[in-house]
Amino acid sequence: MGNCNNKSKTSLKNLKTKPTNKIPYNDYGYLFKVVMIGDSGSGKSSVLLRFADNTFLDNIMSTIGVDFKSQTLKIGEENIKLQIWDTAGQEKYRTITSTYYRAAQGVVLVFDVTSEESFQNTKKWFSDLEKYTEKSVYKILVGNKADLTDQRKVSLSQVEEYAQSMGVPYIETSAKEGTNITLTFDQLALGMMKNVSL
Ligand SMILES: Nc1nc2c(ncn2[C@@H]2O[C@H](COP(=O)(O)OP(=O)(O)OP(=O)(O)O)[C@@H](O)[C@H]2O)c(=O)[nH]1
Ligand SMILES: [Mg+2]
Repeated sequence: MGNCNNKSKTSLKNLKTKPTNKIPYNDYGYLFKVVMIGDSGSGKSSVLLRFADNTFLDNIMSTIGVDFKSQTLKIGEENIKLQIWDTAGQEKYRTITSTYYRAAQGVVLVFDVTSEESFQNTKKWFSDLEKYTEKSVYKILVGNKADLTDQRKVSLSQVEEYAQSMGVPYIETSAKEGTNITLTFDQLALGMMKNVSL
């Protein structure tokens, strides 16, 4: 792979990770392209805003086309730069957004745990991924809005079973409360590192 060092496979598992903004622009060992996909309103932009800027907006605007943010993580001694494409979930942008899938090494597929429909639609998003991404792409399924416990429509056991059948890890997040956001991107970074060191 052109954008990574040749690292040993052994030491990735036990490494601790922490987000940092203090790394000079090109001082990183790995550079990964990530795409955020999922239904409109599931909270893709909110998850990314929490991760990159540690903020949350109740009145965040629905994404038009595609937005971009980059963020750097430290995993052990290694600096990992993520270039993250935040796509619009609305159907009318699907043709544009699908063109961003091909270059991706990682995908965060977000649904809203208070919307049965957004969960059902993950099947459609997975089949898009089959069509448009490389086989080696690392995928994570994210159930967002876990803070809205009284409005929840999708049970944890239901999604866990489904995620297992799809062969992807599942993480529940709250962009609002900041729950499991760092964990999601750490896991993604580790998964992508393992993929390139295979
Ligand atoms: N309670 C709660 N609300 C959230 C959470 N994440 C996002 N929201 C709200 O859900 C709405 C949609 O969030 P967005 O981040 O715009 O969703 P999106 O997936 O980027 O939507 P598109 O850009 O249209 O595809 C906004 O009103 C957010 O404030 C969360 O974790 N908890
Ligand atoms: Mg958005």
